[in-house]
Amino acid sequence: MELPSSSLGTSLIILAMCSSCVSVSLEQSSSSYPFPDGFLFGTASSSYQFEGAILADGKGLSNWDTFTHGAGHISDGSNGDIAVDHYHLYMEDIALMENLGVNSFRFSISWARILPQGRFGDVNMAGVHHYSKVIDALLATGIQPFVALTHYDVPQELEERYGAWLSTKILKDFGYYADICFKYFGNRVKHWVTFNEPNVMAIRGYRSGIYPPSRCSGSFGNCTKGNSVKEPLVAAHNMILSHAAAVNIYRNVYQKEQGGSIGIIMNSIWYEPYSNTAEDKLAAERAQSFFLNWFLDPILHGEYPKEMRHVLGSLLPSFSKEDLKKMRQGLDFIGINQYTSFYSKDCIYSKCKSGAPGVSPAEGLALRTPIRNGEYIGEPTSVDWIYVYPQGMENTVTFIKDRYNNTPMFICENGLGIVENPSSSTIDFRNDVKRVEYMSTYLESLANAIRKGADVRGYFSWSLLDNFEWLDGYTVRFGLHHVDFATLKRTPRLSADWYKEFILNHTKHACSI
Ligand code: GBH
Repeated sequence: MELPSSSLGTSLIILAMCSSCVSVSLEQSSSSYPFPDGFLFGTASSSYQFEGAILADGKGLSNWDTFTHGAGHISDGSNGDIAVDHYHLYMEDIALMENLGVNSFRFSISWARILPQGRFGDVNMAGVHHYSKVIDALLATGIQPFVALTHYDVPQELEERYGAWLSTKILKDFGYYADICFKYFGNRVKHWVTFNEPNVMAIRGYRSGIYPPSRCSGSFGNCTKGNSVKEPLVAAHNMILSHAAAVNIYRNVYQKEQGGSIGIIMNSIWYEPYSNTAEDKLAAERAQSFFLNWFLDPILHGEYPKEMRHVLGSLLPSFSKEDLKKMRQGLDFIGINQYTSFYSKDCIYSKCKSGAPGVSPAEGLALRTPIRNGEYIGEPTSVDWIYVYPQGMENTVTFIKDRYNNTPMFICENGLGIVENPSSSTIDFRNDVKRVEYMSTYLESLANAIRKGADVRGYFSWSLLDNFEWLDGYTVRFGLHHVDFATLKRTPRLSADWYKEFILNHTKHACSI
């Protein structure tokens, strides 16, 4: 099998040099090895998508357990009850990682496994013990745990008691939960993440209502309850304050002794202006403010982005003096999930079709479209929201670098989904050439951002394994390893071999003896 050629694809030759211990001159290494010392190369996962073991060892139900068991939400009628059974098979999965040569693993803790009833019940020590074992096994293999406290899932109990993110009561629960995690795991976990993609949680849970708790209104979606204009803003506000609560606990009680860092992970979309007009350029900035800066500006600059303040006015919740004081602790790093890009077209000065993505004031009055004059921004893929636009990686990283003073960044997810083809043979499912091309071009683009000075400290491929892909159930596969969902057998794909080689060739100390 021919690997795609790119400047990063010359890996085989360099690999040969390394294995015979030919030293590489410093000059050469600094241009061809842009990834700094200690760079984390890893794969990513999340509790609901990977673990299964829905009721094992005292776990409580999460909002996603409840949601997937409601009829009609998931395209193939499936759920994460078993998922890829990572809860039981984690040793096997760590062996796969060891073989890949990654030095980090991104996973999330299931809140309902640690606190089945939030702060209204006991700590489930069996759940604590489980994650403790996973962390120890990773470290014993030389793999750093990179741990998120939430990846969309919250205990269902909190949803039922007070509406989870819609209530300020969640701040206390989130802080309580974070404290427990720092206390039990913080001696070994050096990278903490408060939230994975709170922007997606707020939009999909409360505007379109396609994720739990299925809340939306009017033409935004098809829900029985909710308010698509106000609730995403309220939920996001409480997530920002919850982030601050956890960061404060970490800073005040644990960080000095444990010596780790804490950040947040945002989903990112790169928005290119639809045209060169000033209006469309402003539209692209507005789209970014309503998606990314929505969270990062308050956390790092203490206020919502000006575009949101202008368009939303008094709809936007405000931060009290007390809140701002707590928020001053900011974060240590920004996590970025980068997959796709869109065009953004102005809807303030020109008329846009109502109901199209992005056009309502609540979304920023900027039409989001992948097509311009009949041409896609990047190659369409079998996944309807992923267009292959590698330049979006460099642009996103550079944008965040400039706006947030080059805060350390990690690419926490990047990868390509491939829609299940039931007729594909064993050979086919291993041959994910498209994924290799996707990864190599996006990594090349990331390398460019680093060469130009961006402080990026890690890259995590989504994902180690095929897994439960939310609304798409098991029909969209993102794994470097194929999973047979009937037998749970894992098989490395071409992309696993390619990533392994890439890591070897781009890790400086691989050659230093
Ligand atoms: C990530 O989500 C998730 O963190 C991960 O769990 C998931 O498996 C992975 O990517 C692959 O999908 O409709 O306004 O939210 C990314 C999911 C879906 C987020 C498309 C952005 C479009 C914008 N993305 N979505 S919006």
